[in-house]
Amino acid sequence: MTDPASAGAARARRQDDLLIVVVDHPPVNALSADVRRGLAEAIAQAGVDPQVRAVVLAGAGANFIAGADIREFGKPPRPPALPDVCNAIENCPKPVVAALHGAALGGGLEVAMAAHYRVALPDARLGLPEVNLGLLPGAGGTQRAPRLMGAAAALDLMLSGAPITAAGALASGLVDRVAEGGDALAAGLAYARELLDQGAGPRRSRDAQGLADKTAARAALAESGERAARARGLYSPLRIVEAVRAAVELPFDEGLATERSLFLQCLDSPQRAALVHAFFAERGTTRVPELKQARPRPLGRVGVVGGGTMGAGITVALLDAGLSAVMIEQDEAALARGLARVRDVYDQAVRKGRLSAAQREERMARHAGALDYAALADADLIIEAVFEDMEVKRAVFAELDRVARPGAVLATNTSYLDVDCIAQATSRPADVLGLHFFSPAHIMKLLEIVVGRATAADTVATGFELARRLRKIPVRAGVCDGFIGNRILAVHRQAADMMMQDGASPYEIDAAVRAFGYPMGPYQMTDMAGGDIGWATRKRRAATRDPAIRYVEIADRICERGWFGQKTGRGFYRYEAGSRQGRPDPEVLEIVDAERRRAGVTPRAFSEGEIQRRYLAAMINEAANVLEEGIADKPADVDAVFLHGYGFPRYRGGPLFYADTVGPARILEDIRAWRNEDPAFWKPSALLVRLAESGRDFASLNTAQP
Ligand code: 3H9
Repeated sequence: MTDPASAGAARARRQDDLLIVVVDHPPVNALSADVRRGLAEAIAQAGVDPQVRAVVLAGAGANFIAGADIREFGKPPRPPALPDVCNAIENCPKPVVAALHGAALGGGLEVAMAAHYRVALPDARLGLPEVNLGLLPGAGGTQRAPRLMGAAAALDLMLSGAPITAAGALASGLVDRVAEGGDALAAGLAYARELLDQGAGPRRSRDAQGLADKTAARAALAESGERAARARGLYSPLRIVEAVRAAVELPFDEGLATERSLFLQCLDSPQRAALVHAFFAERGTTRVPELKQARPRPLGRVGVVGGGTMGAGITVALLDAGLSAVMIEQDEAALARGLARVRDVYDQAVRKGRLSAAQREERMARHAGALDYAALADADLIIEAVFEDMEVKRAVFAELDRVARPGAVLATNTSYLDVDCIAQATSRPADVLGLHFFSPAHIMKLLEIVVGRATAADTVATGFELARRLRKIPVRAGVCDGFIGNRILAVHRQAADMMMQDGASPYEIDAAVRAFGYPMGPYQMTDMAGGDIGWATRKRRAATRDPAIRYVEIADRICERGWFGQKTGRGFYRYEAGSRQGRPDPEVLEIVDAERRRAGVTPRAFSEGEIQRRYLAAMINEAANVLEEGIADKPADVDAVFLHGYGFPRYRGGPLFYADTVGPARILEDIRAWRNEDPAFWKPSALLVRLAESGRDFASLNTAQP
């Protein structure tokens, strides 16, 4: 007999003596206020209804529950609170079984842990990813997970933020069984029936014995405390450790109270706001007009022209995504090198245990090489990744125009050059776009989708579809020198170079940028990428450089000595053979001094704060120009570019989110003050001026979306 009762986004219905509670709140069953209320009402009903002997909790659609509703953070809380719902589930006098499939994350896993028994389908992913949002599990997760799986495994789950599989959850005690497959609800019902047949009653996670061995638990805390302290600048990891310490040392209810207070501290922290912004920024990049207007073209066979570092990296990304790729090179030797580069990546992955030999062979079997462009005749998409030179690229595109089938998408991986000019080398500019991968292309998440004047909407849609298949973060960019990322990078690198000439050492600048939260400073980055790359770009731009902008020659002096960074053992830093750890080089400081003298500069001191202010202001001002010119559609897209392509600290949300935390008016004030010393460089962006003078912020521009 069924007894349907709808309760918002969590529906309860009785089936014989079982109460089935299904969370049905697309897209991911997040725990909105309605879902929480529905769950609370269902559990209350189960408690009082004499016909109900057990409860089964499940999720509709692709997931169990993906966690708290992230959109509610920072807004006034709406009852019932999730911790209360979880406590009510745990205190239910009838056994509660959670049946997990898909994502059981954050608050979703906390609901499952509050249940008395857990069964998971093999596809389930269980995790406590709150740390990625600057939070800690705040609905009993820090207290229940260690009791179920031990302190070490629970701390790892919370500090890594990475989900584990159903099999892993079974091994660690987080779930009781893994069902064969099929339907989660059916597995939950079968389990509940078995439990009733065995006469099993509620079994509360608060009473689980995972922390019985206090010595082991304290050792795990000590180790995790060190790990959390190493998490550069992050606020929540140390608080996660504190909450688990409470689980180890205090009675359950006191532990819950400690967790609550630490959770609220995290919720109020600027890092939480920044990390939640980052979460939505990277999902919002696909809100582009073309995706509303057109469908992607087919994407099965892809050609890659060029087997250098970029071409090989792009090929690996394609093969990893299940696509077939044919690589074109100019001669046998270059092709052999290109194919070997791809194979090397897979050999390393096999050596490190990340891939099986069979997987490597399966991927390599989808890869072919050719010298003749005719091999591209049936490709759906061709990505050019040859030498960064306009004439070379135009020649390649003329050739592609000759061989590609009608409707094939032709993409250039240029990082600076004019995509319109490249497109004009073909008779089909509507099919041409830029796909700017970042190196190493099979690892870096960012993909700038560069839309030319003539690019058709379905060509753009195909670029976005490729990004989806490659699991990359696509950001729509307009045509200009350097698109979004490299254009802005050039300007704040210039600010750094000017500070270096005016008195800050490269080591002070790197240290200040690291102190802001970057993994490395700009000169360490140069040394890692190879100083010759920037040198070639500077030479290329020499003729068109704005003569009013000060040109700092220090990096050229270093390159002239053949010091290209890590690969030559010397750059801005010195490297011992085989080491990537550079140490400051007194000879570099002499070069810097000599250049200052030559430029007639009397060096002055720069504090860490001033270095950061100038570096960031230059970045933000140019980002505002990029928005004003329509090169980027919205501020959050610029943030996504810097988070995923340039190492901007995620807990600061991206340059324009950060700009809002400082305030556009204050940044403008700085730029206006510096304008006196260098009017050509420190030109306030018209957009920054408008925002500052109207009291608005960059976030206000994120809302006006297509
Ligand atoms: C937490 O639980 C705190 C508690 O401990 C304590 C509370 C007291 N809320 O990623 P997708 C949206 S913290 C609201 O593209 P996928 C997302 O914005 C939370 N919305 O899909 C997107 O919207 P749109 C801990 C959410 O299949 C749409 O759903 N949980 C939420 O690639 C599809 O998302 C997490 O951190 C949410 N929780 O991946 C899990 N989640 O279509 C966060 C997603 O408008 N979520 N949306 O752009 C994920 O990791 C992935 O979304 C998931 C699905 C793996 C679930």
